[in-house]
Amino acid sequence: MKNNELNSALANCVRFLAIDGVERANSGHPGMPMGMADVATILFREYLQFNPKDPKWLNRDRFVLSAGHGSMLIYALLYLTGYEDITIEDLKNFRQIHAKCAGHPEYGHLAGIETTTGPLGQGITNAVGMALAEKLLASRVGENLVNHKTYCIAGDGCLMEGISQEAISFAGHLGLNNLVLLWDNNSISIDGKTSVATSENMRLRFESCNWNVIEIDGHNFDEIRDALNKAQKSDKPIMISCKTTIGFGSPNKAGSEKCHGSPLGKDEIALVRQKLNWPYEAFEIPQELRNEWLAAGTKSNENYNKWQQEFSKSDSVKSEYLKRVLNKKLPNNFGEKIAEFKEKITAEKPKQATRKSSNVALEFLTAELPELIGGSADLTESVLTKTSSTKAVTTGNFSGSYIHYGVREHAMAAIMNGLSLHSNFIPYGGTFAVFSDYMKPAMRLSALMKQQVIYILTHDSIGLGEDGPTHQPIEHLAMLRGIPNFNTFRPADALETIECFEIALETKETPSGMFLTRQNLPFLSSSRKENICKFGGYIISDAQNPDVVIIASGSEVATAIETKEKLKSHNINARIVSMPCLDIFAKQSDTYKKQVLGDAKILKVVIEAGISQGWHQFIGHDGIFIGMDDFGASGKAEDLFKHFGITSDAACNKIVARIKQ
Ligand SMILES: Cc1ncc(C[n+]2csc(CCOP(=O)(O)OP(=O)(O)O)c2C)c(N)n1
Repeated sequence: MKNNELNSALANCVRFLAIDGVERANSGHPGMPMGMADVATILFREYLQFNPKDPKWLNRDRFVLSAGHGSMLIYALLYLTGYEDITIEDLKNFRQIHAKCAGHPEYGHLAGIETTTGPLGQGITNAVGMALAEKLLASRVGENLVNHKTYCIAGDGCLMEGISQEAISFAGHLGLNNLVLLWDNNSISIDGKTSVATSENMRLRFESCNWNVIEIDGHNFDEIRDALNKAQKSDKPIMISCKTTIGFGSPNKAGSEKCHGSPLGKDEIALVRQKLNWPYEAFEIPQELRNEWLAAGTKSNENYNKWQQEFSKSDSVKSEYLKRVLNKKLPNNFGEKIAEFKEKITAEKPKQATRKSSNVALEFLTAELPELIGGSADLTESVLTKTSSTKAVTTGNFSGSYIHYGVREHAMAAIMNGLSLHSNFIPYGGTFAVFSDYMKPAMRLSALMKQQVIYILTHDSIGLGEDGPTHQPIEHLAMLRGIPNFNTFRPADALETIECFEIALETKETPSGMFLTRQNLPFLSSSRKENICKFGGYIISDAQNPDVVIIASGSEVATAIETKEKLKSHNINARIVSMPCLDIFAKQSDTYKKQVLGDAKILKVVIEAGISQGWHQFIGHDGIFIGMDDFGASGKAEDLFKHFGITSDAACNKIVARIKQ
């Protein structure tokens, strides 16, 4: 077979596995894999560096299918190139419950999947994070060990999503020339031609963001190869616009939305088989073609072996760093160091905003843990994420560890996922808590993909004051507590803050959100060796035979303690529970919960400057919730707490009224 003929046949292997997989599942998206099979074939056969026998090889090229609905493309490629984790049976089980081949590729279920990219626009932004991670890691351990590319296939949908603009702009600004974006430019999405909704000039869009752009026919192997060759030496991130036909090969459905998201149907499939000269049964790949594909899976072996030799020669500091971080371990002496730090905080008893406590904690942590990569979305001075040991990353210099993400929260969160996925950097990024709304889709994916990303969310309540209700988070604690596998922390003072960071650093498969105050807070913690926040909630101030248990988080713990004092003059004994992490407390044993909250008969009260959602599981229907049920207002913090009745006087009055009624 001539080379191009062979490439066509190999691309048809991908096409028909996609067609057959979707048909058998009776659900899925055949059009995109059929359209991009030619590009993917050249990429995987001739360029992409990977080793199916060692899918986690550090220096593999990363491949992100941002158009994740076309998942059969990646499943077919992983199968064909010899990943042992996937069999033909897995392809036949596409979209069935517990199948490795999920509807959209899910991270952590199948070797070779680099990220979960169901929500359009996330994948391309994760890819930017991975390309950035590659640069950061290369500058730390050397380009002899880390020198690969990140390839990403994105569709029209990804490029219509706003997050993609943030990602493109950021990647162009930093000059990430290791990033190759393959745009599946088929001009079709679900509603039909993309011209119903978009008409921008993509070349100008990307060029204005400092990218190189090449436009090719995505079905012409020579053009694809030529473009990928140029991409190897690009001085900027590069976008290859691949003009393709969605559903390529389907006589009646190619070029139309009819093949975007539904099976082609038996009759049409028979016609595609005829048209593409594919006489084989469903899921049948002729051995000769399979062998070619398996050979593509071994083409990086020489580079892989060289890399292993290089790694074995690398200096011990670098290889120790890699071994430790790739195994998600903290340094051996970290326990002692943090214990010393906590002792110091306990002795100093600082009265400060928890955003400041977070800054002090980060000052210590960033000096100890080079895997921490900080940053903020243009709020560094407010969220206090910069520390003296974190130099800014700049265009062309990636030795620093602080990222100026610009005013791009959505991308910041998804880039942090990419940083984490690439090689276990632990990213932390800050913005105002209220703008967690802008990051929510990526925060949810951090949790779904089990990535250790730390979100620094300051200005956590009406306590931020004059900026007013647009800036005052009300429902955000509840929103983030609602995400499975996401720990939302709201520490009450400096010691709780470092304890919450310690948990975030030890919890390797769970992202964390740190809700932190703008306003100063008293120091409330007692001296302790044990990290008490790891229970999620604990008795911070007890009483004998309590009449009421008052639970609070963050700034309201001090209010609860004041309330306790005021209740004494009414002969009411109050126990105070600090609850820095409701998610973790909810997972404690019933015995522990009862020990902390007391039995069902005792009145329970929550004080938290947010909505009540989520608290009734602990306070029952008879409990009292003192918080917010409407948006905040603009004014001085003190006036706002009074106005909304979140004060010790208001709490005391309510409790007295209930107990004495
Ligand atoms: C954030 C988000 N919004 C909507 C969807 C639903 N959706 C899946 S594919 C798609 C159209 C994508 O069009 P395109 O990228 O051109 O893919 P193609 O039609 O070429 O397969 C939409 C709207 C989604 N997955 N993510």
